[in-house]
Amino acid sequence: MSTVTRTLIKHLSAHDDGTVTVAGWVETVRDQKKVQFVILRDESGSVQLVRRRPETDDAIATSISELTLGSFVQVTGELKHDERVKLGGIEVAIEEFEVVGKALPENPIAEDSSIDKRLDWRFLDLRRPEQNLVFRIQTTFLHALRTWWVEHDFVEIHTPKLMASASESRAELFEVDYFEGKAYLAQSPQFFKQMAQPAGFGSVFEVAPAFRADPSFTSRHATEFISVDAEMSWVDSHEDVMKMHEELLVAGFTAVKEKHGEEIKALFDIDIEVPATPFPRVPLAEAKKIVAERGYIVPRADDDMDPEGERQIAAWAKETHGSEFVFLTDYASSIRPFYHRRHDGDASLTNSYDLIFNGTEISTGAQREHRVDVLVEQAKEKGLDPEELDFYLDFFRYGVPPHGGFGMGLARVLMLMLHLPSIRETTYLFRGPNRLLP
Ligand code: AMO
Repeated sequence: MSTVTRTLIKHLSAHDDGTVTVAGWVETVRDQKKVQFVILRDESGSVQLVRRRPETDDAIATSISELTLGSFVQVTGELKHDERVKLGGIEVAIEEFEVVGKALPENPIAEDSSIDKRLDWRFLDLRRPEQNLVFRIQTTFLHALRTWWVEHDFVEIHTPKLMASASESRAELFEVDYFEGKAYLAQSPQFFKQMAQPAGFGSVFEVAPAFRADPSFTSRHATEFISVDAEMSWVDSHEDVMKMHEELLVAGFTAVKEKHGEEIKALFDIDIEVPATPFPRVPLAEAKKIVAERGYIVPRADDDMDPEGERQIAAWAKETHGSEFVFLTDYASSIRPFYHRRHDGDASLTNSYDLIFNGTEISTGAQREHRVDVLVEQAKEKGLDPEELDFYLDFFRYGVPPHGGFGMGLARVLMLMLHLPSIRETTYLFRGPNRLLP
């Protein structure tokens, strides 16, 4: 068959009655005595195909009778607007019908299959309209972020994912054989996005995989995830980073609401809210008091929050500020990485934040320590060997402006935006401790 000039199903309703070609996969078949109906779906929607059955079955009638659900077909026929047709008030009367890719008859997954089973058959699971929409939203969201960055003179970088050292901590580090030696998979682009500062790039961003050998099975952890990172020169504190971060999210949410608001309402029953700025900012110590006043004492020996604490502070932000987002700021140095800048005059606190969205952390951001002598001390204090970090410390020895940035988990943003139960639903192909296939 020659090149297919198909009409996307979503464009049919605006199309004049007449000959059209549509192509997609078969969702249902009603094989009746006098009429045969096929519901055809493509990436943009679904449409009813109809064929009056001839006296004796011809090739098309037989081929419809023998259709297996999920098969890919290409159809040419007469489009007709008819408001009696329940599905969108249009149907296509089949004239030419070709099965292009036949499916096996048994669908291995059903509506009520477990998430694990669905992931085993992810390519079939992704045919669901909700799943299709997730990745259209992701495309729109990232496009809006990129547009914002480009308009603000950020440079896109691609940092290596094979590294000679850990990028966050020795824990959760994947080690791989590298010729005669060892290499590590990047846990984040942290060091190399910072390198763009002494490189004189000003501001940079990256959207790329990050790897963590995290053995946990929570709804928000993966061993490989897409990290959305930015880093900018000339910040006075983490406040400048938070401003950039919230503007960026406003751009992303505005684009998603404009383009997909109605579909999101229809498929997920969610009204996308473009967040108002500034998002509330609460120092962590204060957040713990607020949460305690709500009756929840964070059961941790260190100064950190826990997931329930995050949910509580999010509920507070929603109730008192009407905000789905809240910045928790000024984390204790004891629980932050060595590269976070500490408060002038109080080294026990850092110029850092976590961003909580609908009750879960989506980001960590901070101003960085750019004074190399202080940085070396902080690394030592965390038990790191400055010699191993020498390549990184060199970045700071030849002049560097004050800078800061953040990292944000893409799948978490989508999960929380769409109120989905797990990042498995918002990751194209999830990777976890016991999942490397497909
Ligand atoms: P952090 O380690 O907090 O910070 O990671 C930043 C964000 O990345 C996401 N994330 C994950 N998503 C899925 N699975 C995981 N295992 C996982 N780990 C992290 C989260 C988290 O908020 N270099 C710093 C960022 C910075 O300071 O610029 C960093 O990596 O959404």
